[in-house]
Amino acid sequence: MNSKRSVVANAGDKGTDTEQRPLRARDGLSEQDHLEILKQLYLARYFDVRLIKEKRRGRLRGTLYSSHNQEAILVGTLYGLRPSDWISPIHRDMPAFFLKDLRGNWDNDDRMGMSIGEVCAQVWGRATAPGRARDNWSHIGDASKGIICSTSMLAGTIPVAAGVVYDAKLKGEDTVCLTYNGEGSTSQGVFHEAINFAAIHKLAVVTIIENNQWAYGTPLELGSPVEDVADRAKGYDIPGLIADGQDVLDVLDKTMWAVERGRAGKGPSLIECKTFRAYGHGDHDDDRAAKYRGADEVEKGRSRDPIAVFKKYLVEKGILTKAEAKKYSPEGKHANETTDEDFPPDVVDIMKKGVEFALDSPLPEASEATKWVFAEPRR
Ligand SMILES: Cc1ncc(C[n+]2csc(CCOP(=O)(O)OP(=O)(O)O)c2C)c(N)n1
Ligand SMILES: [Mg+2]
Repeated sequence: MNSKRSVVANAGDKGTDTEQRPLRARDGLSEQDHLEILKQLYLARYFDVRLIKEKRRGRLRGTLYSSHNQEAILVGTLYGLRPSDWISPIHRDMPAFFLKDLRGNWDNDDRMGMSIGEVCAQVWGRATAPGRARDNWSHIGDASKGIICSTSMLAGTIPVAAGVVYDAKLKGEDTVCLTYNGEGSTSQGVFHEAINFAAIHKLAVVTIIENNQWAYGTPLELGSPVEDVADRAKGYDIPGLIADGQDVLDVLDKTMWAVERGRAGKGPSLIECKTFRAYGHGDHDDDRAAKYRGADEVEKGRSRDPIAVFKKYLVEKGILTKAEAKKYSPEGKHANETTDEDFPPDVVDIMKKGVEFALDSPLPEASEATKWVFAEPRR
């Protein structure tokens, strides 16, 4: 990419911000950053396929919301954040909990993100997990790490994010919060109320929409009158960008554009990342999804695997040789078709240690089942 070239926000910029700021985030990346981003894409994919396999072998309980094919959105949105920034993931974003502040920081469990062991403990329902086996896998958060607790109430964390940023603003801090939402969330009343509030108070809330074309079993055209949900930004007089959700650098560029704009006190933005949901809404929905979505649609939707898209770019840039790019190739494969040989050994090892941490951790005591349900008396 020619760093001198001035790239405007997007031909698909739906907002009313006419500043035409250049998108520069990718120009600041070193070769090492590119390789780190690739590693993070592999890790997000490996985490997902490993859980799918564990679940199929009957070693896991609970619902699995796969992020397969949507990893570029997670890696691309998180890579440029400051450690002190906040995020609010949703059900499909489990890797976000450990990708936050991961950048070159793989062995540091004190970073401003969860450790992969902690996230695995959550999945295996262990006492070392933030949720201690009392709720859905993805319902976790950690205020000390800038992670708002995920809930199943669609768009429900956008007002919380607005509150976090409002609080920071009153303290004179330039904190940014990214919220993650499926396109189904954009039809919720609270989506409107929260972004409206953030726009009025110029809060640095960046709403990421993972538009994977399906809201559970409802296709986009039955859930939204506009094809580009970024169009909704117009109603709040904020920028609405469209990113190629399969292209990690496009996601990074658009996110950092919105993040820096927010940090400068110019208010919220909305970024629609176009993508495709690889499986059902959750694994309980896989069989139904195979009926309500045609095979052609699924094949087309999965034809641009984010790992393949990024590897192609790295080869064009001369960062990877063709042979290196081919060495680890999970792209385009269904979880069950992949093996550990499809992934770099250090990525497999990180996940292995996370799973070991979970399996070595005790289950919570039965006696704590009624604890922390209501506020505990102080004495
Ligand atoms: C406030 C609220 N209303 C209804 C639901 C029920 N519900 C669960 S998932 C879903 C659709 C979600 O669509 P989307 O956000 O696109 O998620 P995806 O299926 O792509 O993960 C709905 C309506 C809910 N979780 N929260
Ligand atoms: Mg969806």
